[in-house]
Amino acid sequence: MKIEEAQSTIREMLPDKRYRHSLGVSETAGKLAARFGADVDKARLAGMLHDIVKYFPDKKLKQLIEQHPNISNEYLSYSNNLWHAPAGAAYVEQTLGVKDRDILNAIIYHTTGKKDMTRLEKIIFLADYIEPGRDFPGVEDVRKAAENSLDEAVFEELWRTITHLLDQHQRVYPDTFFAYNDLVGSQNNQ
Ligand code: DGI
Ligand code: FE
Ligand code: FE
Repeated sequence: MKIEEAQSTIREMLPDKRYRHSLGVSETAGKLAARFGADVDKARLAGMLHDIVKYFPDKKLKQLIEQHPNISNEYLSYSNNLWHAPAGAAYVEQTLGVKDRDILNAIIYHTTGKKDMTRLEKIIFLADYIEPGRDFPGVEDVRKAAENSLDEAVFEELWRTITHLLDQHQRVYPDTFFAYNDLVGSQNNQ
């Protein structure tokens, strides 16, 4: 799928604010890929598509997860805020014919992260948090870290997200803890 095609598809599927967020993630992901040595075109495409099903009803997201042979049903026992990530990958694979595993995995893990993320997975996870439209507390620190070290920035994001979820007494999906543990102490290796 070409980037222009992905852009016009999400234009139809997302409200304006979310559409602009997706353009921001796509562009930021492209820059991070160039900076840290990943495939720029894949990063831009994954960024463009990452939130494609964000506004599908929960019932539809649940179906996409349940009907996919390789996507864990464990997501369904956690916050419905997580569902659009694996469901989005199932949707782009089935409906838009995207076959590239790297892109599909980057979409699946863009919300939770996981242990042993690939460079592209880290880039989409991070671009989602630091694209120029974001302005929550601490985002500047993560942007700063992302100038030098991919792992340091991803670690900082995971720490902030987990801390925020704990503060709110929310559940934390296990992969998010695994991603955090995986990067403790490895922040200087890029
Ligand atoms: O879709 P976006 O709003 O662009 O960003 P996202 O996909 O990262 O966000 C989904 C929300 O899910 C985010 O506000 C944090 C929340 N969330 C709920 N449970 C978890 C979680 N995030 C992580 N990483 N892990 C969780 O267990
Ligand atoms: Fe998302
Ligand atoms: Fe997003």
